[in-house]
Amino acid sequence: MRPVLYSFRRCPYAIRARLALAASGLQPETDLELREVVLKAKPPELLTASPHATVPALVLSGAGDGTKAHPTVLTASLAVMQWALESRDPGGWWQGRSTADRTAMHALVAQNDGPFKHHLDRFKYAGRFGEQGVRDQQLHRQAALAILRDWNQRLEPGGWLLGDQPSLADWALLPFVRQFRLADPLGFDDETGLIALQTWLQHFLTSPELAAVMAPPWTARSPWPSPSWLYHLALSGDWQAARSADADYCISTRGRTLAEVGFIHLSQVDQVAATAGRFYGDLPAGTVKLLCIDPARLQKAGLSVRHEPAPGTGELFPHLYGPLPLEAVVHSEVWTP
Ligand SMILES: N[C@@H](CCC(=O)N[C@@H](CS)C(=O)NCC(=O)O)C(=O)O
Repeated sequence: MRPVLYSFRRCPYAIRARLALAASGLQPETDLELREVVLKAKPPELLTASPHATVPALVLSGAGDGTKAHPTVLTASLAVMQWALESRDPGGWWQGRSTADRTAMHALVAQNDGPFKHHLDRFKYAGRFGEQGVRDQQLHRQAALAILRDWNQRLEPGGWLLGDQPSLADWALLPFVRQFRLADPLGFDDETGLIALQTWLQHFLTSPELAAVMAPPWTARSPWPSPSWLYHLALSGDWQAARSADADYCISTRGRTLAEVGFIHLSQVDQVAATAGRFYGDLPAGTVKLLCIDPARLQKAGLSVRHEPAPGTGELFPHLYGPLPLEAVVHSEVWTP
């Protein structure tokens, strides 16, 4: 079984994990399975595999499919980085480093993940912390800048945090400094006294390493379609109408209502593409939505799903007997064949 990486494109913890996995020579598809997730709709497999349900999570056995009771799972990005670099580290980010260097790397990551992240969140997402949060936004920016000045001093002699070669610490911190800059790029670039740090970040932003892990196959355009969910293809207009009315969705299939048919047509994950081709293939791009449905929420709402043969082929399809509640749809996205 290949290891399974649960990841989210923009998450700085997931970026640092992908950087180390890629640096160690691993490739999605051949060496590991990448499962892009939406944090608002985490797949049940991630919830089962990881007690924290955060990304990144690297499932090393049991494949996160619920077939093994206790899969080995790395739930912290630093652990993923070390796991990757322990096996292969051509760039010397971790292997061959002295104990003192490793202690310094851990201290820097702790400073980043602790105080720097604390101030970064309160600067970048001040609105999430209420009225006081908005008032304190600049205080948090200044507190984060004080840490950045400390790192700037470390960078001055050799260009990297631990001398003249990049180490795990550089790659672990850079995605977070990138986020800090993204919150106010002009303010960051105008900041005086941070030349070494600005150069260090600029090098990262234009690096092939970052470009590689921000694009396929290290990220996916759509989230991983969990086999634990059920799926329904909807005309965008029909889905939008139900949402605007805040009402249950009552369309059975293209051009036919639940009242006419008696149930809503659903698909298992491996049936979606063929269903889309058969019934929606003639429609222009962007007009069909894929609804991802959590069967547990249907059950909670007292709704029953029966697996019944389709006329002609006999292939079993899930049929929902009743209207589809909006809250059972954990994620929706434009269907792209
Ligand atoms: N300590 C963890 C933190 C990972 C983390 O917090 N990731 C965020 C996304 S950037 C997450 O998954 N949050 C869970 C959620 O939003 O529900 C690590 O180093 O990997």
